Amino acid sequence: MTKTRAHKSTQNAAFKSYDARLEPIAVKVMGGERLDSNDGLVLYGSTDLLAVGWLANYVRERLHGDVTYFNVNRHINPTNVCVANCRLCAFGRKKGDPAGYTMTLEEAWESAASGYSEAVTEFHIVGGLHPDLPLAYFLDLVQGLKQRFPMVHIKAFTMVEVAFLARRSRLTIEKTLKKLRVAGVDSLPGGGAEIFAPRVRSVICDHKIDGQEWLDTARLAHKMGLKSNATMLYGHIENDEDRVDHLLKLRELQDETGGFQTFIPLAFHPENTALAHIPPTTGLTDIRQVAVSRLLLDNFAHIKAYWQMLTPKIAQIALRFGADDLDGTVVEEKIYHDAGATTPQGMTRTELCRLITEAGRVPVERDTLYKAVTRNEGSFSVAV
Ligand code: V47
Repeated sequence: MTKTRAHKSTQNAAFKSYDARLEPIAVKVMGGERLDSNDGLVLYGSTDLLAVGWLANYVRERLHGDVTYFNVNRHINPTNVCVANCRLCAFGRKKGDPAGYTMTLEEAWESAASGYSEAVTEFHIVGGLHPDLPLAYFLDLVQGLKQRFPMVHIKAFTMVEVAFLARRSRLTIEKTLKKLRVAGVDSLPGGGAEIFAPRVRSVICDHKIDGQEWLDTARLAHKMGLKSNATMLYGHIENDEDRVDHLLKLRELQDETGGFQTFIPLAFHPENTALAHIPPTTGLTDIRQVAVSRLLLDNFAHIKAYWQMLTPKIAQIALRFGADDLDGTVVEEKIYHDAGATTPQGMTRTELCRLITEAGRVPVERDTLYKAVTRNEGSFSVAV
């Protein structure tokens, strides 16, 4: 790429940076050209974070203008009992630990209805890898929720949970996914991806399925018509190469299936984990991660700044650095709060709208599949 061409292509859009290495990347971004792994490393390494953010915002506005999505959801974590013992996790408990819990089905159904006065459009269900709970428990849980709340989308069970349930039930992953779908699972959350690089995975979550299995499970889900999200856990022992590798593997699978809806970068919270000596991420690292994700994942429609994990203040700033979604009302959050998060447990629609509006954006309530939701006196309808 010649310097002249770079100058020509970016001058109208007012891109400026003191980091000359960003100039050819800006040309690609504005020309709608795909970035490569070297570009990813430059974006992670550049000290001109405002220029990186400017580019991410350019893409975000090209895709969504000012629209910023949120949803009215409720998290349900049916159990924290887990065989995996991941070093990254403060939530899981060994069987027999007095701090372990497992909800009865009635308790799980009750918790679905509690704590929030507006009708939720999504249940987000994830939990530990329980050594004894049979697949039937999870099928009944989902079926019971669908009977009680037929209008609510069920986004349940990470690729890691699906693979674990399959192994425990001696079923293929495909059969397990089919059973879950018949019971009422509508889509899958993005958790458990962590970082695909085996060197890192073997330290932070050595008992989980490996990165390839996570991707294979997602591929199967997508091919069956189940959408999913994708995540990346950053801010522990990974390096920039690992992050770029993770993002490009997700991009490759998305090229193949188109089944990912949104990407959620998750900042590692070290408190109460076996990696508590690692300092938490800083605001600038969080913001940069959002921006680089937006720029590398050119085939993902949405980048979520999950306010529970980033804090509402950083999530709000992220809306100008590539993110177009804040996630939802959540109501009750355990995974980050067990790891020292100081954010509130939940937020109201009004609070989410205020964060978005004050960032100069336009709030749009969405359902899980990004259809606009209209509310009228306690009930809601979804655009077709
Ligand atoms: O997979 C666990 C992460 C994930 C810690 O799909 C930790 O819409 C930081 O995936 N510090 C679960 N992170 C949460 C998740 C998620 C959240 C919100 C929305 C969606 C979605 C998905 O939380 C785990 C793991 O990567 N995690 N422990 C910790 N100490």
